[in-house]
Amino acid sequence: MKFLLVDPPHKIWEFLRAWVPSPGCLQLAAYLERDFDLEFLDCTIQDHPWRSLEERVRYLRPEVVGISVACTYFIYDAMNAARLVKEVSPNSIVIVGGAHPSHIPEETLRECRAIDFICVGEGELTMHEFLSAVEHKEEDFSHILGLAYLDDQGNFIFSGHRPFIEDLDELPMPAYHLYNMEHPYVGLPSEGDRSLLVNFARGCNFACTFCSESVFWRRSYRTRSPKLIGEELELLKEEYNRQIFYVGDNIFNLTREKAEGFVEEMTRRKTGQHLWIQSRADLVIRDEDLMAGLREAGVYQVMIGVEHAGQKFLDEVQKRIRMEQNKRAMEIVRRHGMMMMATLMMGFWDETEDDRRELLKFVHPYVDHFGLNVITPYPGTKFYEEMERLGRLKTKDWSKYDQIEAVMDTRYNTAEEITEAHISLMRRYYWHPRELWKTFFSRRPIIKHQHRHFLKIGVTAFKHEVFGSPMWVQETYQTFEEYLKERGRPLASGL
Ligand code: B12
Ligand code: SF4
Repeated sequence: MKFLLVDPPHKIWEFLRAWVPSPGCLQLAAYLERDFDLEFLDCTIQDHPWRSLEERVRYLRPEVVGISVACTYFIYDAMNAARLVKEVSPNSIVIVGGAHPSHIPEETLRECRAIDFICVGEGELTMHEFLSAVEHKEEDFSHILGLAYLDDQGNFIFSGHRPFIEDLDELPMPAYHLYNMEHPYVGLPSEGDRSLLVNFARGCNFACTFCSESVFWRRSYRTRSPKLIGEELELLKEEYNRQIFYVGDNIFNLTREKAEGFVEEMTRRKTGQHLWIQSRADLVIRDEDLMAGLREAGVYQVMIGVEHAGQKFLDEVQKRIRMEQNKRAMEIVRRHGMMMMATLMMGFWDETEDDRRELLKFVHPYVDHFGLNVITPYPGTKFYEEMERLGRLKTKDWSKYDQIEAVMDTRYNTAEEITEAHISLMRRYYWHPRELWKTFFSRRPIIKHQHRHFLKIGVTAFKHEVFGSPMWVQETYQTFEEYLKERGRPLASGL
């Protein structure tokens, strides 16, 4: 039985200039390829993404096609991929997985009739049972936990949440061997040529109201053991020449035990690799005594969810952090010779222009750089429910839920003004002579490199605004509509 796992076509924004094989897909593929005939197609790195998908499906006629949705903002790409699959191979079963469809399965199924099933939550076990059932020609899937679908009468059925895999060490190494790791899009250009994003843990047991990950993993937390983390990093060095990693784990040191184990493992292995990890202020403070060890183990950058400079904003999203903690944690990171990156959010209801200015003033003395996002109400989160209840969502066009475009007005500004303010704040900060100076003269090569990347982003944005040149990387990128035009035939009705 053939199973085709698809990462559907997405635009890769020029300002990220990054694409990485989805860790979720690689982990799923590694688990399933042991028992099923599996192929993984990341359409994004194909020269002709939609055509490649169509041709692959036509050639393989897979019994099951699985489509991944890594971000809310990618959902229409996944829906269009499902439509194309059904058009070419009506007998293929289409199943979709990822956080967004898991949070609103009924709405997703009703909006796109080309999707037969949604895998709600963690994929490996559900998908394994599902593929076995298909292989055995079963027709009733209601006993498989973690599945959502519409029955013959159009009733929405959810078979119930599946308990999580207890020990992530039971999962095989992600299936890097199924991916074209040498493709020029693969990596994180802000971090250098030999970089990659990796993921070793699932979930977070804090409950910030805006966060879709802690909801998706139902406030649980599991991690691979330091030994397997070490093995994976070493494999990436030996086989794929990867040296610099953004570790996607929400909170790298959520448990002290993991951080300690990691320090021990990596100082023993001495792979000379460099890692950028994420954490929270309170946990950086708790683990202050581990910071020197983390530095020695290869951590060069710590990213902290500082979010805002106003305590009232932190409280509003139940961050459970005091501003003093944010300051102290940032100081600790710097004192230990690591780069400090803050993630920040703007666009809160009560936020004024002064608050936003204050935000940048607040972080400036501590950060090497920051990521500023527009606060976005993701389906599944408390923040979303609250904003919906208050009637603040201006749109449910999910393609706008990208943390760049504001989807809500604030008390003082329209969403459009917030979107503009976001761009202009970033520009004002990074085009300031002080920051531009770092681009050319910083003594730390990584800072120079990162600032060059930011400068390039600025130039791209400028070219986009003035000449309308595309903001994405793939020269041959087509929207689905453009592809259908080229194809010359519309899709069968009803899909
Ligand atoms: C990897 C990643 C990326 C990669 C995506 C690569 C790819 N090929 O998709 C890159 C770096 C490109 C990326 C980019 C962006 N990302 Co991102 N990213 C992540 C990150 C760090 C890790 C996700 C992960 O690996 N999770 C672990 C795996 C195991 O879980 P999983 O993916 O959910 O997969 C499991 C299940 O969902 C399920 N499953 C998944 N797919 C499928 C398919 C099938 C068929 C089945 C059955 C099951 C299934 O099974 C898997 C295994 O159990 C998360 C943060 C985080 N820690 O979660 C943010 C995150 C997903 N990104 C996010 C965002 C917003 C973005 C951007 C839009 C951000 C921006 N403004 O810059 C950009 C998009 C840029 C673009 N268009 O160019 C948000 C999404 C929020 C939301 N709810 O929509 C997150 C949650 C971060 C955040 N808090 O802001 N990102
Ligand atoms: S924002 Fe960070 S700390 Fe808060 S719930 Fe999400 S992952 Fe956890």
